[in-house]
Amino acid sequence: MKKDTKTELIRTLEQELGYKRFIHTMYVAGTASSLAMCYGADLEKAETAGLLHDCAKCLDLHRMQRLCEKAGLTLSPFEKESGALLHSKAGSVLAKEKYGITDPDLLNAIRYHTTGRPGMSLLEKIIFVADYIEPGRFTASNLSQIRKMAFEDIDEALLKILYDTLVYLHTTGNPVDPMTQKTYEYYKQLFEENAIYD
Ligand code: DGI
Ligand code: FE
Ligand code: FE
Repeated sequence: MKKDTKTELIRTLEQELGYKRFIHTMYVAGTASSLAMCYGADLEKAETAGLLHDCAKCLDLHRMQRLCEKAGLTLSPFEKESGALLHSKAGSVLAKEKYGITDPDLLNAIRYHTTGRPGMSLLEKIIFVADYIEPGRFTASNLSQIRKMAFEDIDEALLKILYDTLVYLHTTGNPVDPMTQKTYEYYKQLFEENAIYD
């Protein structure tokens, strides 16, 4: 992305998102860039995915649903009723249609940034983790431990975030999307298999 185009994108996001969401977005872009440096991922893509990951967050639920339906995406019953879940799928549609993103990896990083999915790419993991650890976050438990872990072993950080998110959802009584559960089980198994050879 050209420098002018990026400046333009940031200016648009500043208008589209609320003040707090915009600050969060800038922090995620910065954190994602740092993780990309750490793991040798594409810096440019990580920054752009960070900038766009919550681009649909401030739309109302109905608009999110319409965007997904028009794009032919199937929605789980939980997704349909929850902006917390739907904004990531709707965001990937908006990133393509409004912001002209065509890179499938970048679109997937936006699409799966809330629930994760089994077999995530490095970019997908970077956005998922950056969203959780960016410096403006302070409410989740184990944040300082996870922040350090993120730059040492991104898979371990991913698993810890998934675990803590499930615990959090259970304590608040929020419904767990099957994808969040599936992602956790996939990475738990992967971690246990690898641990045998450590
Ligand atoms: O959009 P952000 O707030 O920056 O972060 P996010 O896209 O990771 O969304 C965060 C919320 O989504 C957080 O409160 C946890 C929640 N979440 C993650 N998985 C699930 C979920 N909420 C429900 N109801 N079910 C899930 O499976
Ligand atoms: Fe989000
Ligand atoms: Fe976010």
